[in-house]
Amino acid sequence: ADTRPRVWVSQPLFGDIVGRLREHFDVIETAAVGKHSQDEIAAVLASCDGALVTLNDRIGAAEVANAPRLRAIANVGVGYNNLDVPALTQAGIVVTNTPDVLTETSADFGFALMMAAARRITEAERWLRDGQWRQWSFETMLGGDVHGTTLGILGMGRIGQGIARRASGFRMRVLYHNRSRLPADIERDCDAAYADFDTLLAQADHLVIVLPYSTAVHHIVDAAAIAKMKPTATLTNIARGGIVDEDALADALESGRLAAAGLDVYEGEPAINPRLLALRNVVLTPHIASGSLATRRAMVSLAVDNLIAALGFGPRAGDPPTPVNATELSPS
Ligand code: 8YV
Repeated sequence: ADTRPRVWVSQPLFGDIVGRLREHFDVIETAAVGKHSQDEIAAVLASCDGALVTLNDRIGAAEVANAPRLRAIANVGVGYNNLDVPALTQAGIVVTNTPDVLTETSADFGFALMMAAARRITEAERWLRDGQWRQWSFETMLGGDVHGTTLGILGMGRIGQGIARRASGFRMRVLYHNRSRLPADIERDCDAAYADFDTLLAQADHLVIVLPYSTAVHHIVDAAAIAKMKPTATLTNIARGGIVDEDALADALESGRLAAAGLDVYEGEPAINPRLLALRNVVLTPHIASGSLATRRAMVSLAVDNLIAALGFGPRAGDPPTPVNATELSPS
């Protein structure tokens, strides 16, 4: 029985789903939620054939250097900036992610966060719970409109397109900026028009960031970018914290250079910039955009399918459903 491949599950996930791994593998399951040190990761990977990991786990060349058996890493999440994919590819390790299953849930949340920021929903609730609502007044917690305004989407992948489709029900004009322009039929389906970055910034009443993170987009929303936005605009980020310069954002929210922000992701999460915590006009959520129960279960299930297939088992042996580096690894 000790010839069975061994896989590491880096944190407790839905047991009934992760349990499917036991049909094929010996499973090392971490008992507690939390970040592992880089040394701990390297030590556990040293004896594993595969791993099921989350955004808490940073894995690159150093962590796999002494892991001769490691052949697959299944990331639970569509974003995989926690993994050094070029280094893992170099080491011959298949990397997979979980796209598609989280698209609509994440788009729901992005839209909700944008609306909460614009209409000051959480700020108003805190004010009410603080006992400050003494009488109804015409001017209590006035916000900005969502319907009929211009939505700017930075990053027009699957989730960005989902947000655009929601916006049409609100009669919004949708502009997007993306590395590459989308085909005309998709633009038509989303009722969205391409704009260069500066035009997007200047015209958006609500800017929503849904861009995959890479060093190339680090702090692309910085002080200079924010200065191009309308002072009445909101900024919502459900992608990765590093895309936005948080201090520049805090400056703008403090000085009224921006009306409000909705943030689900942070540069140093779970640590939150204290300047953001002190502001009333920012809605802060703990990286939960994909967090409906059904979607989180679907993500883990897809990651399990990927890991089983990548390690050569199950109905899709050798052909994981959603690989990240398949082309790079396939012999040409
Ligand atoms: C996940 C995410 O919760 O998919 C992503 O990129 O950020 C979230 O949906 C996270 O990645 C879990 O590892």
